[in-house]
Amino acid sequence: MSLLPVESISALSRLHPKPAQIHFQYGTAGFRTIASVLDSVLFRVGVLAGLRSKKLDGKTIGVMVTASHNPEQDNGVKLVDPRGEMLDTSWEIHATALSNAQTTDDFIRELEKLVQALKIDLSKPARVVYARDTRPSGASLVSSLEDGIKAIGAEGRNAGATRETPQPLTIDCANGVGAPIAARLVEYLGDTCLWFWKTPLNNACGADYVKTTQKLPPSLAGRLQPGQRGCSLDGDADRLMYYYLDDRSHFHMLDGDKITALVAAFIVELVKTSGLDSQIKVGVVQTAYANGASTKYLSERLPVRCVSTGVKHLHHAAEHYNIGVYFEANGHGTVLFSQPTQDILASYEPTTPAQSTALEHLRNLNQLINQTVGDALSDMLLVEVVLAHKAYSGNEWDSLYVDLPNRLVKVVVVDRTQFKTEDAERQLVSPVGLQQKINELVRRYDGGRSFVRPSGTEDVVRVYAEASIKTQADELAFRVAGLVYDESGGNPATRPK
Ligand code: G16
Repeated sequence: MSLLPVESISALSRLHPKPAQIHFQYGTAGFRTIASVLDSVLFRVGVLAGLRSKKLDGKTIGVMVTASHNPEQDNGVKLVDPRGEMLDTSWEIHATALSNAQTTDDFIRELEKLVQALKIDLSKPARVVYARDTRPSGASLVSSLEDGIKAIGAEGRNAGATRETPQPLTIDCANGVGAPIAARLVEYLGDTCLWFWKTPLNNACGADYVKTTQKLPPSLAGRLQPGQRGCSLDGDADRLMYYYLDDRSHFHMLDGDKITALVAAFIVELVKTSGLDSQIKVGVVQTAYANGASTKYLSERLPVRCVSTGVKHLHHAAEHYNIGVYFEANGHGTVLFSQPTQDILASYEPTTPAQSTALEHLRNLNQLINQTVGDALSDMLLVEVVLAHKAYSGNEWDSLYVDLPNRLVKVVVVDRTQFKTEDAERQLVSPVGLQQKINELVRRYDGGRSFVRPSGTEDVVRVYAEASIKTQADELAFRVAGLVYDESGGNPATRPK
């Protein structure tokens, strides 16, 4: 029969002495109090979690380090049973007893009593999975917990996304006007890389290259490491595209729609936490290019309006909300705080510490965000702030929703002015009859959506298509492009295929 590993428990326990004259209690949601006194509790919870796992034949026990809605200076820890339910209440008393043992010897005696009383077979394996929230005290409390897990000989797995040392952000300025400004910003941001290379402006680099090819700029290949975030501006630094490489070095693009989802969800959460949700309404503005999955994700959370392409349209529509978030899928955008909203933020008096923190964050965001049109570097700082607050890596941000496969193609036509649209560019009214042909085609594709509009900046017609699988989205885009081409009377030799 295995014995309690007294030596290892004693040695590690001495590193985590219990503060005198404090009585701990495993309460409604575990232990919760001012973080500075919790070190010994975390160590002992680590040991207890291992014993609970052994008692349950090696099933995994969860430990969450958090004080939830309480002020940042508090922290706490709760145990979770193998099917995700709270720790069996009959064990709460053991947790309380262990946490209050004054000395290491008292702690060992309590453990021995517990093992005997519950007939815990110490030869069984033990597994503990743990995580923490974003509180500054979390990292050191987790390391105390890890000592406890180690002391009892359990296998521990940190499942938390802590983003303690985020890898440097790499900024591609497309060889444009953003580069000298970003170079100055980097002096303040620390671990941030800027990449200049000798291709001409916007050539095989920049936001438009990333969005249209859905690829990493070639000059970053081998430089951007798996897990690292990168972003690309365009030549005049008013578009922003993010991306990252996953563990298998696969490229993932985080476009204007993903920026909207990240930022809007964060602001909605802050408005709610601050207690201002009855006074401040947050809304989103998108265009028809917004990925259908983003529109679904956002519409479930807040009002979403669709307007014609062009920041001029989005900006004005966003002004109708108290806080209006707008980003085109191609990465143009910002967040607008109306004047009455700014006044509310300035005069509001929070009644709880949580409200006060959320209010402070909202005030700071209002200062950080450049609310005039077209500042991708300010947008970049906004994204970095939200990622840091949420402790999100690129992967977690990307997981907010899964993009529907899509394809954007250009068709060179004889006269693009013959193409006219309505309903925020989602319906063609001229050439007459073409929309009906597009509709018939779209119906044949699962999850199909497509629209056609004349570009306002290039002599082309743009075709966008989505479908539930990538090959179908590509096929739909090229078939609609073919219809457009036939209608425009172009040369059959250059018809899109
Ligand atoms: C301009 C506008 C954007 C628009 C883009 C493409 O961007 O400011 O709002 O999305 O053109 O427009 P279109 O599809 O009509 O060609 P930029 O970055 O070129 O100034």
